[in-house]
Amino acid sequence: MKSENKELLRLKFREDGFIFFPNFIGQDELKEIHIHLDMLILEKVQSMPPEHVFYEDRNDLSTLKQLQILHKYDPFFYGMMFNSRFEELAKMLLGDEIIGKNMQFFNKPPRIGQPTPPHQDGYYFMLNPNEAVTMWLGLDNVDEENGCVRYLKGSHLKGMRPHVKSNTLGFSQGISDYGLDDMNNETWFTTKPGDLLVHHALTVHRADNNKSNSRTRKALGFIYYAKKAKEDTEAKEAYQAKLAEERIAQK
Ligand SMILES: O=C(O)CCC(=O)C(=O)O
Repeated sequence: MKSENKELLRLKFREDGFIFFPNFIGQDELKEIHIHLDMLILEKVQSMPPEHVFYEDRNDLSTLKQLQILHKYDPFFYGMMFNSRFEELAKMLLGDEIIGKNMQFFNKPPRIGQPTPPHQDGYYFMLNPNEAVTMWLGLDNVDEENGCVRYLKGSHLKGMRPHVKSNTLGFSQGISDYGLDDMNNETWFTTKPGDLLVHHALTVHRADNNKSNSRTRKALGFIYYAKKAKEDTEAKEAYQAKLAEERIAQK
């Protein structure tokens, strides 16, 4: 990509807080992703610790909702996350060296896939400055029926909104004052397999539940922090410990 084009994309991203790349990956790579995901689910999920596997209903393994740190479980996913086009893009949009933090699988099973509450990823990341990107790679056709991602344009420039406990596993905090005005100002994307969305750590976003009877809604997430962003490790560990305690209390 020419350097003037990169600069334009970066400016657009810095202005809106999100950016859309249709057809970021092709059919062959998509097929490989599905093969590796199926293998992971078949062979490793049962032995993963509870903080890496979430189900809509933990008594029903067919309701798998989220997987964490895919790159630590399969070298194929490591190769997608590091020294890859995704990493290059993160560097370009953040204008810094980056630290790859997490690669996730998101699933909203038909009928039971829950909404993703409105939130800012930076609330969970606890960074100073809050400079990071999340990439969302669609693996299915996703639209209003099965829960497309919705953003508030420019919200990353307005600071952190108040968050409260959300009762949604995997997205434990949601914005407490998200209202009609916000809903009326959302920008949403209908996406095809291989399309990529990227948002800033402070961009407000959410997604509806999967209302369809038969359509799956699968995606991969990549999280990269800017090198200059420093983690408040104490606060983060305390938060993780609290989540683990809550998980145990729910058993
Ligand atoms: O897939 C989703 O519904 C949520 C994705 C999301 O919130 C994120 O990647 O930060």
